[in-house]
Amino acid sequence: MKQKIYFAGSIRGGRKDVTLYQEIINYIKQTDLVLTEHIGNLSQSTTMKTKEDDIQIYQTDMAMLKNCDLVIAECTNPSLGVGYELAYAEKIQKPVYIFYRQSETQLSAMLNGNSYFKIIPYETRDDLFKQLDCILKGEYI
Ligand code: 6IA
Repeated sequence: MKQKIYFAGSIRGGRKDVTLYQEIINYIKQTDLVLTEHIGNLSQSTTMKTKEDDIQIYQTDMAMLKNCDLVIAECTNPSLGVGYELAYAEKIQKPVYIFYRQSETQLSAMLNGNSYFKIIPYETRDDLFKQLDCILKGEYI
């Protein structure tokens, strides 16, 4: 049975890694289900939303988070929304794997210092996809 993955990545925090998000989503989709494909959407506008749109986004995302089997986040680009999602995922006890490029950012101590989260520093895409493979196969230690 396919695992339901909640992939989290920066939207209003900045879209510099959107191509990478799309690659991660496509990689996961080879074997499993990504609930949050919009994170890798290259064309959709990230701003110009009304309060009502944001309420809808929040409610939909929280429902998907409650429904997922595990959370995978790419946190090189800091994002308030991703930070919120990760704390919520911990609260409801979903497994959480956090990727970030160590040479580009110092991960927040609120994530790095929390032993609940599985933190995966990486540098190359090869490193990232190798670790991702282990996670999806349930072989990550
Ligand atoms: O604070 P941020 O915007 O960087 O927060 C990003 C995180 O919040 C992502 O992991 C998403 O799960 C969630 N999120 C924030 N904005 C949206 C959104 N906007 N749609 C869905 N989830 C969101 C609509 C535009 C977008 C599809 C490009």
